Amino acid sequence: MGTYRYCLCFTRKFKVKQAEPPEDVRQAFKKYADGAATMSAEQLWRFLVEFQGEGGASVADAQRVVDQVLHKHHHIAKFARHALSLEDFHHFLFSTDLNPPIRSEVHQDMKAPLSHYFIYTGHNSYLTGNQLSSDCSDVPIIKALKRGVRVVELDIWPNSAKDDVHVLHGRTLTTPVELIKCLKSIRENAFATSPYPVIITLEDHLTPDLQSKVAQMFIQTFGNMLYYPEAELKEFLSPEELKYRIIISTKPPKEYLEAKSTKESSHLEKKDSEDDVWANDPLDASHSQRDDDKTEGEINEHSLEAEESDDCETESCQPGGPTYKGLIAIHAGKPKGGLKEVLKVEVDKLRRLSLSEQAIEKATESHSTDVVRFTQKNFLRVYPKGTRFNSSNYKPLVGWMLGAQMVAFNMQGYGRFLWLMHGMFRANGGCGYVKKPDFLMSVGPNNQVFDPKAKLDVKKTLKVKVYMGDGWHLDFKQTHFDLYSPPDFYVRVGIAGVPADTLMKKTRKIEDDWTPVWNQEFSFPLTVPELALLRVEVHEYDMSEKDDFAGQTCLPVSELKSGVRAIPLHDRKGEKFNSAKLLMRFDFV
Ligand SMILES: [Ca+2]
Ligand SMILES: [Ca+2]
Ligand SMILES: [Ca+2]
Repeated sequence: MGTYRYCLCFTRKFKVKQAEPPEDVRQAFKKYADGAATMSAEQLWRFLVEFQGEGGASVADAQRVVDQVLHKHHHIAKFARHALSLEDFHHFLFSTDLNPPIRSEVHQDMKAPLSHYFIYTGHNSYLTGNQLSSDCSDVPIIKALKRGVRVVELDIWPNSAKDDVHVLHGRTLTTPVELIKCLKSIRENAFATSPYPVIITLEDHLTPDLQSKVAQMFIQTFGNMLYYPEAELKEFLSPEELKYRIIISTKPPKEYLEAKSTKESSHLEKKDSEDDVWANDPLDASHSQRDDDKTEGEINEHSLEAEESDDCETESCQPGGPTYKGLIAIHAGKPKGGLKEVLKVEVDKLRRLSLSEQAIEKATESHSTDVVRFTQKNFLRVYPKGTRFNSSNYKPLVGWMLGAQMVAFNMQGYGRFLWLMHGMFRANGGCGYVKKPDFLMSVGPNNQVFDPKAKLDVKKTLKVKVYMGDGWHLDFKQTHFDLYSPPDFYVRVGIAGVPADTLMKKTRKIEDDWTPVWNQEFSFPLTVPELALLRVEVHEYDMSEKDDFAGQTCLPVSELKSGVRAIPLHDRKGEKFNSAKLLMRFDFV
């Protein structure tokens, strides 16, 4: 241990001042330690209950904290000392392990039907990069599963000899990967981070004999893990009942249709605006941005078509492989007609509908309550429009607001929309299933459902205080942010949620300081706190160029713990930094 400490001092030869506790922390220490120099476990317990709002904490919990802090910072053997100094107390509050901002365990009811949950969903899960020419591989699938993603999409095509099945993005230059390889990797990694079921959505371009081959592959690869009901389901089972199971969702088999293969290729030249441009926040209305969705012109029936569009609705078209059909637990399908007919809720039929992001935006304008009603029982999957060649994403709230369970994202993409997705699924212990709020599931006395367009009253206000930041000097080179001086950090903090709640604010910048102290407070009135996500971004200010990225996180507001908390920061891809973190306080009024 001695060597390690020596090294730490040695690498700190450039000047980083010790992060001092902010005034609020000093005051709290003074109050709960009764003015003494140290705080006992019992006093800490009072602080946890009264100040941090942890009603369930016991004195034993507080004692555990005291032991851990003393052990970590003083290498003191258990019970050699029993109380915390102000510095220890601050270390505890600023520890992302000991004092995280949200709960880390699964705590929601997991016994409701699958359709009552938002499910962590990937789009074209096999792509390593862009949608046109990147490699197909099982690696991004494994990565997504380890992150907690529970819905994996595979586009399956015949190989060139038409005797085996490949996974690739059809009609593009993406290099294929064998289906069997993907299935084996799913089997090995499906439950690495969550025991709850993994749904494989198939975009099937196969002939009936290859469909039979796929059925055999599924049965051989997954065996008893595979869940498929004997008869068509009237109500989905729950995540609890389907733990460690694999579920297949696709359209019932139909004839392989060559005819449709030219669709979509016509607008291949269109480029997306990049949502990862750091200076331009696509979620913030106060920033100018090109609304590329509108430039697509009027949305016609064509955009309503599911990506697996074809005119064949049911098994009556072509028998296909009966075994294959029998394995499909969640039937996908798109009846003909406009939105109104598409969204009709049928009494004994459950299905999954896929709509593009443009179609869902259109639906929000004209049929929002029909969509909400549909998603109370059936699955709705929303997918990125075909022109997002660079694997960018879209506003996920558009889908969640309407109760869409599967808001499918390019998980290998970048940018702020993906951070929101990461943030949403930090909820409920990161298990990949987040219970839809009650208001999306309830039906009023006059058969009315939640109307996302109705003007709502403020339910509660979230107060956020940004105290200070620390740890960048350990994660970055001395010259990373500015060549000739220490960095100049500021924090953007705000809400992504329903339109009325969406708002970003920022702190002042603190110049030339690796451990900035802001001490600034912000208020966010929320009409739908259940769907709100707290967005946090740290920027490094530069006068002459664009600001540098210095960390981000996104947290579900419904899971925020009140009181003073240590907020871990993540890089652009969503990987947690080792050290960079913020000290913040949350209060609901
Ligand atoms: Ca800079
Ligand atoms: Ca500077
Ligand atoms: Ca600077």
